[in-house]
Amino acid sequence: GGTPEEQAFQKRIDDGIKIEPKDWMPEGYRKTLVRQIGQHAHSEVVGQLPEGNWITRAPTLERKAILLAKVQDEAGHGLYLYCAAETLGVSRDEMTEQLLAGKSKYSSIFNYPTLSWADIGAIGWLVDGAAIMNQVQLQRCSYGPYSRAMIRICKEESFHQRQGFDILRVLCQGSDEQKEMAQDAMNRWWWPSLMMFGPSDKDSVHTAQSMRWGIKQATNDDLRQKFVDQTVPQADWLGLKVPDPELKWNEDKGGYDFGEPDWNEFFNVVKGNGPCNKERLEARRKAWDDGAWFRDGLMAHAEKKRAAKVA
Ligand code: FAQ
Repeated sequence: GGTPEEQAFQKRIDDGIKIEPKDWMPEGYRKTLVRQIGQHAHSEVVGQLPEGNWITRAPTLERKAILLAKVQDEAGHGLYLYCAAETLGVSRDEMTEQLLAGKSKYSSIFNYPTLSWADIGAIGWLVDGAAIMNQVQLQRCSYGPYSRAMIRICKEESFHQRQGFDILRVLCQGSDEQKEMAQDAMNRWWWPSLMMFGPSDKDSVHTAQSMRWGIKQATNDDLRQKFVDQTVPQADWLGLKVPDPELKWNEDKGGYDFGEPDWNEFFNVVKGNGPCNKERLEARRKAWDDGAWFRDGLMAHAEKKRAAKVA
């Protein structure tokens, strides 16, 4: 169905041809991408806050340098993604204003607190691990600029994931207190990491259309399953217990059966009522307000240069 334009557009997607910024696209496709890429960009930027909390308290100089580099990478990812969204006709200022007004979301995961150094390990291992599992398929997204941003971002995320695993490896081979700290982080981050993939397929409003448009290549539940299958053997290797009494290998499906995340908690966090939502938005608002003089200065400078050229 659809107009001839829409049919030609769908055929390009079905043929695996990328859509580029100046190509015709249905309004819904543009809107979906602005929503998803914008939220993804906000997640990268807000995602700096929980880990930034530990930069001054990293246990060694080496760990501090690594964490600093990782957090800077997240800022860079946010910038590529804002640029990718800007190719769709929305400005970074508009996206930021939507975030601060509570109209644009960011990932639920960044509304949980980082209470111990082991949490930094758990974020790298589980949170970046979940992010990669999702982003590997997004590298094949039908929209060119988003797809290319994902290729670069995935390379950096792999390093992040390994640095997290390495933090936990050291703790798990350490004293009883260190092992306990690692297990405590595992207990708190496991379920929120599974929630990163979004609601279950039956409650996901956007998946079907996004898959037809080649924006998403896999459903939320499929990616969640792949993440569990990949991560449980790593937890076993570390000697950490997955906090899920229903977790069990299922020979027939060649994967694990696992329990349902607490969806009430998920929707509550997404609505703004998680443990750190207010704090996160407050930090973004302060950064935005504190940077206003600099943005104004840049604009004034550009204006002066433009005027000088005309004269
Ligand atoms: N949190 O119909 P669906 C990172 C919303 S990784 C908050 O299934 P969709 C790296 C969803 O927006 C994290 N909201 O939606 C890093 C929609 O609401 P809306 C960021 C969520 O889009 C690591 C509603 O629920 N990654 O930052 C969440 O088809 C470490 C219905 O859901 C990305 O953003 C959630 N978890 O599928 C940085 C990847 N899940 O918009 C620092 C790109 C769902 O209608 C440190 N995004 N919602 O108001 C995606 O792949 C997709 O957008 C999904 C959701 C899979 C997140």
